[in-house]
Amino acid sequence: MVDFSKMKAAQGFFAPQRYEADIFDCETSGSIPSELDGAFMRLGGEWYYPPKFEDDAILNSDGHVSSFRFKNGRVSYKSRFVRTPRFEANLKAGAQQFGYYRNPFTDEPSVKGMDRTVANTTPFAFAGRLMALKEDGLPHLIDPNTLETVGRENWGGKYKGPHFTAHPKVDSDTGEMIAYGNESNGLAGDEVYVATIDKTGRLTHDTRFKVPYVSIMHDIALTDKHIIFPFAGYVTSMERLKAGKIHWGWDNSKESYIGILPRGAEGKDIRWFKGPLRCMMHTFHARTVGNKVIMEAPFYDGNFFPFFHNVDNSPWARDKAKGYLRRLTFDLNSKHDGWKEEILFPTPIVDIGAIDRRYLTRDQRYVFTGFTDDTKPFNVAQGGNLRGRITNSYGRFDVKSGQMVSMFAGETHSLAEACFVPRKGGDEGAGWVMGVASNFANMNSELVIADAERLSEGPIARVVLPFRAAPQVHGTWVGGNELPFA
Ligand code: V55
Ligand code: FE
Repeated sequence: MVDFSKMKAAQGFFAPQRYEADIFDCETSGSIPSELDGAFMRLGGEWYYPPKFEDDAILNSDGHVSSFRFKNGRVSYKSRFVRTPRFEANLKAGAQQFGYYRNPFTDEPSVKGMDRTVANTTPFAFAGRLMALKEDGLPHLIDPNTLETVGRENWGGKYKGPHFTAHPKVDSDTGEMIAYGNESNGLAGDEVYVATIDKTGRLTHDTRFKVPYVSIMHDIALTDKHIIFPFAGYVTSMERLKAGKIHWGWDNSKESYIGILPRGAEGKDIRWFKGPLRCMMHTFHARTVGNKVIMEAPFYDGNFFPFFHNVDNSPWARDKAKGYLRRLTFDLNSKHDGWKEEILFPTPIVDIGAIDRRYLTRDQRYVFTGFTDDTKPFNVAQGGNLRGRITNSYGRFDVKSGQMVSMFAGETHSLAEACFVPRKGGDEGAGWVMGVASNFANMNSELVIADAERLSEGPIARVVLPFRAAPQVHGTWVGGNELPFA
């Protein structure tokens, strides 16, 4: 029996649809640049069976991968569920067998000991392979043409951790990937495993370190010399999990920690900096300049996720769940363990966005991300009463000059993560910005494309889907020569 009528976690535009889609030649408007050769890959989650617990985290829904494949000015769309062992076990049972987000104690006995990952966070192409990533498991390998799940990745058996981050970083000069996994010594464990994998997919270095307390460590930043590990606020423990609670709680009494590890060093050489509590989820960019490490990141003031409850039982505070583009400066020579923090723009931003990854380990100017432009209209008659709760614009934030230019998506539209697509041979920021918009007027999804250097001129093209696309967490552009595309 499949009954979604009691499910609260995903409704309206994001209510489960459970289909897998194929459109061989999509409807478009405007002009699709013929230079675009590759695919905009997206990964997100949708429950194939309703969650066991009504108040579960949406982050616990089944991975669904999709691609907009661009070639010769034409676009095709495809989407498939990621066939994790968990998805297959549920399908066999005909019902949800798995309990709360990252709490195996709440599962049905039938799936005891099974890999629980839903592979729903980031599509990632590396060394000729396409992977579906989530921070509580190893990557699932995806065929870039059919989007079928074809295996798992452990780098020839050399990757010695149980988890692989949703946000590996690739050094734009050497092509090396830095990856890691937290809780690598077991559930609620205090160890992080870090690996370096060269551009051919060979693991060349790994190490481990202990954290001051166990927390979400969702993203890192990379410079030519250092790896930066931020975490804060979220807490877990075996007691908590055995009590049947969702994996993470939020503890307002904690401090923020940021670890800096020299590239290639052993885990014991990590240096911890400490600061006031923030919600530190994603990063944008970092660099090492002399004795300083400088990072730009979109940290929130407080708990971003309403479904990870405050451990003091205080209600979730919407006004603290605001992200700002910040610059953090660390002085490696200083004896102090603090950092300097500046807010670079007064506009609250979405904490997922893009940089020009061709220059990831170099000094950079541009961050592309979504925000709510309150000066723009929302068409209540057609789109519903969503004013103020939608991401209607992408901005190009120049972190050197403080200037921002933006693209408005439409008066019934809300945008998912911005993706940057580089133009061959171009300087930093030359290319396109694209991302999927929910159009609440027609209840359909549109891929919106703009010239990254002319955002204020608005979208130059759209790919119009005749339905709501499966939800997205992260998206990425994969160039036609990065994967064995047919
Ligand atoms: C995040 C997303 C996740 C997750 C943990 O954006 C953190 C942060 C989509 O899954 O499991
Ligand atoms: Fe993420």
